[in-house]
Amino acid sequence: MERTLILVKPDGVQRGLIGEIVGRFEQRGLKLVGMKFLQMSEELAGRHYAVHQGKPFYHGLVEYITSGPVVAMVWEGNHAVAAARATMGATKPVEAAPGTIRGDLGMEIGRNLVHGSDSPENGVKEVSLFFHENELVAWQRATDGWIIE
Ligand code: IDP
Ligand code: MG
Repeated sequence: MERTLILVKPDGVQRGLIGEIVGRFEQRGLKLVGMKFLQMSEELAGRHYAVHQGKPFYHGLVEYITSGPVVAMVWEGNHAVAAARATMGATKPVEAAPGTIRGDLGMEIGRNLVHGSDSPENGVKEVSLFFHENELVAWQRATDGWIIE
């Protein structure tokens, strides 16, 4: 089963949008298997955003993601990565479709509310940066038969 790492970024937390953002993934039918509230260190931010090191926005990005607490979550499902990315919307909120998290709630690329893994492989890597395997919960969801064919 595919897994994706989702973060409610500091702007989502500060704006009181945790419930709204978590609810989008929950209602979509993805299954929550891990969740924690934490303050990211510069070291964790550097590892999480290693692929962006050297880019002009990198410094601001690390400042942003470490500027306050985040909610880190692992969501599971068939095509969980693609489903979560579609629910998040495009990286630039002004280009994100209405109905998506970024399209409904955001205005700027540097305050785009949410992170989601961009491939199944990166999903595995990112989940392991934030969670130990024993922090993830295998559980039977009563509604599975109504969500998964
Ligand atoms: P993603 O979050 O949609 O996967 P990425 O290209 O992986 O987008 O970029 C990671 C994050 O870096 C974005 O979500 C955004 O917060 C920030 N970012 C990306 N490009 C820019 C930029 O050009 N200016 C400012 N921030 C940026
Ligand atoms: Mg990305």
